[in-house]
Amino acid sequence: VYTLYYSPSTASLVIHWLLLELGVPFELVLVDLQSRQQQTPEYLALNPNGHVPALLIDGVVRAETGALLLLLAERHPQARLAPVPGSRERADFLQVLFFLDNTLMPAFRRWFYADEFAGPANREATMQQARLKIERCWDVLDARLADGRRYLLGADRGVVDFLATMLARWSRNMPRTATHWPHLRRYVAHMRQLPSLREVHAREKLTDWIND
Ligand SMILES: N[C@@H](CCC(=O)N[C@@H](CS)C(=O)NCC(=O)O)C(=O)O
Repeated sequence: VYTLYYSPSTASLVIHWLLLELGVPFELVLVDLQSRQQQTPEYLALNPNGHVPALLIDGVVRAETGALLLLLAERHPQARLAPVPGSRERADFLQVLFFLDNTLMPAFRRWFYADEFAGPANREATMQQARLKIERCWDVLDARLADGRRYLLGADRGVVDFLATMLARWSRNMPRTATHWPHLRRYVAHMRQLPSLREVHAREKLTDWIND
C-alpha cells in the first residue's frame, strides 16, 4: 500500500492519477498548502523539500515528481508505462521526461510563485519570462506531435503523457493555453478521455478544464 501526501490540483495530481491508472492500493494524506502545512516540522521530517508530492513506498518517503513517475513505472512494469532500459525508446523517454520535469515544470513554478525568484517588485517581469519559456516548451511538444503520433513517444502511452497532460492543465488560465497549439489540442483531447483522469479530477473535486 502506497501513501500519497498530496494537495488537490498541484503536482501531486499526476502521482494520484498514476496510482489510479495502475489500480494499486493507496492511501491519501492531505497536506494543506493554504495553512503552509508543508513547512511544519512534521512534514519536513517526511519530505525536507517541503513540497508535494511525497510518496511512502515500502516504509520510506520518496519525493520529486519525475523520480516518482519513473519509480512507479519501474515498480509496475506490466503497465508498460516506460520503455525498458537500454532500448532506443528509453533514450527518447528519458529526454522527454527530463524536459517536462526539468524545463517545463520549473517554468510553471516561476509563473505560479513569481515572487520567489526576483522578489515581489519583479513579479511581472518574472511572469513574462516564465510565460515565454512555457510557450517555447509548447512549441517543442507540438512539433513532436506534428507527425500525428498519438502519444509523446509514439504509439505507446507512457508516464510522460500523464505529466504533460497535467502540465497542459496548469496553463488553463494563461494567456495562451497549451490547447492553442493544434497538435497539443488533439493530444490533450485524447488524453482527456482516459477514465483514470476523469476519476482523479472527481476525487480531487476539480471541475474545470476536463470538459473544455
Ligand atoms: N521539484 C518538486 C516540485 C514540487 C512543487 O513545487 N510542488 C508544489 C505544488 S505544485 C508545492 O509543494 N508547493 C508548496 C510550496 O512550495 O511551499 C517536484 O517535482 O516534486
